[in-house]
Amino acid sequence: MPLTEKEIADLKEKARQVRHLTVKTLVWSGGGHIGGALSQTDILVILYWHFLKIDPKNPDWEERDRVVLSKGHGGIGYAPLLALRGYFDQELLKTFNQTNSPFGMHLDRLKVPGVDASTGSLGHGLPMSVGLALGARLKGQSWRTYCILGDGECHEGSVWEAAMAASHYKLSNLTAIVDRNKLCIDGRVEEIMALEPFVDKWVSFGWQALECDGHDFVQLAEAIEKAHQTTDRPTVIIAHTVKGKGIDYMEDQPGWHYGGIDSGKEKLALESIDRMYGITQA
Ligand SMILES: Cc1ncc(C[n+]2csc(CCOP(=O)(O)OP(=O)(O)O)c2C)c(N)n1
Repeated sequence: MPLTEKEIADLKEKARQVRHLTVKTLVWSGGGHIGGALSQTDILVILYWHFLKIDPKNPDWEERDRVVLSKGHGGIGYAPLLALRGYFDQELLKTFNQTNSPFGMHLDRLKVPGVDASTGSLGHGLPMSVGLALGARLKGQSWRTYCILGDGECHEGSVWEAAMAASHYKLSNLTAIVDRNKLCIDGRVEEIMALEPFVDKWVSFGWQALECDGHDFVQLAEAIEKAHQTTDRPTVIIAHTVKGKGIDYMEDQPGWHYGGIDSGKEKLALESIDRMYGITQA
């Protein structure tokens, strides 16, 4: 079913709130992987506020859909989203990445409610997701697994071993979404090691491969629904995004993979995000 105008407006407002709280968490933590945290936002928002079968008050519910943030450095954007979705009090984020905090820079599933897999070492999330999806099938359960990968992360060989296994087992209950922001830690993905032709690679590994604008909720919803309708193979959605999306001085800048901001830059960041959503300061 296509998204209604009201649903689109509500999702945009959630994404604005997630981006704001991500910026605040960055200030509280003193630094973090802000660029990739902002490129992944809309992908996670549509999952958490439109598609996922979850119960934030019962995070260990057996039948819940699973999410594996394989690009685990995106935790500084994922934790604020989980707080806003009702998994825990957002006040806790003030301790992000500090001593004795439940939140390390990479989220720990044993410490943060709502996190299904501890990630951070790139290349492990898709293998874990294959295990989860296979486990659901073996138990005869209907929940789905969603795995969010970075495009730079797709340089890891283990991603492709897992891709091969997923198609071998015809894991149609597994959807991978690649945050294709075209940047990795220190430069442009295509210059460091080219992924293109990226769609063809996934198809040759036996996946259904779709492409969309990863900041457009209508396109994301269409792709995820197509994944749900496919019953004989896993689906990958290559979601084209912009690293640092929403903050004008960070967008598509390799230098903002990781960084910190002071209160002056925080104000500029929050204003820039609001401008993107058509809100201008008085
Ligand atoms: C196995 C491993 N090697 C290196 C790193 C260090 N590292 C953290 S983020 C990153 C770049 C990842 O790029 P990409 O997947 O494109 O992430 P995004 O641009 O979305 O932040 C690297 C190399 C890591 N976390 N794990």
